[in-house]
Order: sequence, then C-alpha cells, then structure tokens
Amino acid sequence: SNTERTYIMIKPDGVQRGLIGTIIQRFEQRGFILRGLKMMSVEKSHAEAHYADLSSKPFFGGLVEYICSAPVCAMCWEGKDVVKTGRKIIGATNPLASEPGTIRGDFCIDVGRNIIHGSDAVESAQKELALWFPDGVCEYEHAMKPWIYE
Ligand code: DAT
Ligand code: MG
Repeated sequence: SNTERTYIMIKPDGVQRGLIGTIIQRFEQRGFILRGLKMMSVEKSHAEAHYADLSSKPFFGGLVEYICSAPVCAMCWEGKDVVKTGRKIIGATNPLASEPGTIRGDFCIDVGRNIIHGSDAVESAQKELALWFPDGVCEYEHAMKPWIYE
C-alpha cells in the first residue's frame, strides 16, 4: 500500500559528517513522505533494544557504543514498498559491497561506520517505529501524493 512505513536512522557518524541533508534529499526526491524526524541522544538500553536480534554477535558491544557515541537522526518515511526500496537506497550492510549510487556506496567504507540504518522488513519496521516514535508520527495530508501515485 502507499502508506507503508519504515524506520530510517542516520547514525552518529552520518550526523557528525554533515550528511543529514543529502540523505533526506534522496528519500524525499524519490517521492517518499517524511512523517517523523528528530535528533536524539540514545541511551544504552534503547540501543540494545533496537539491536536485540544481534545481542549474541561479537560486534554487539561496539555497535551499541557507536550508536550511543553522539546523537542520531531518527526518521519515519512513508510510501509504496518503502521498506524494501529504502534498503536499496541505503545499500549493502558492508559499504565496500554497496553499489555506487547507494548511500553507503557513496559515503562510507567500514561496516562499523556505515552511517545509516533502515528496517529490513515491514514487521521489524513496525517494531522499530514503536520503539523510536512511541508517541506516533505526524499524520498530515501530503499535497504531493496525487503527483506521485496514479
Ligand atoms: P543492516 O544495518 O544492513 O540492517 P545488520 O542488521 O545485519 O545490518 O547489522 C546491524 C549493524 O551492525 C550494521 O549496520 C553494522 C553492524 N554490523 C553488522 N555486521 C557486522 C560485522 N560483521 N562487523 C561489525 N559490525 C557489523
Ligand atoms: Mg538490520
């Protein structure tokens, strides 16, 4: 449906490197709609909850430390197939395996500094949006919709 939603997060390195605007532009110019946006300093327990599925991985401690090391930019984007398409816009987990033209393929190198997060499935998007936007997002009518969707 046209109202699918995903959780996108610019990680501390993306924020510190001044990439917020260019990342937002890629989603916005594609035709996706921004429903939630906030800067946030992340508590350790919150980062651990977000990455709970990876808690047994050897890199988990470093990952949580990285996410908490400086503020993140938390976003909710909406549109047809936005979860899968958002992952394509972002590129592969390992930036060196990401195609040029993707966000990771254009702006980063190390897997541990891959500047952006995107939900990997509709179900995880719903869980992540509930975690990061517990008060919901902005339910406005967007004038662009009839120009994006037939
Ligand atoms: P993605 O962020 O592409 O969804 P993921 O969910 O498998 O990837 O892992 C979450 C993050 O954990 C990822 O963005 C970077 C870090 N990570 C994943 N695999 C890693 C590895 N082998 N070494 C270090 N960090 C890793
Ligand atoms: Mg993931």
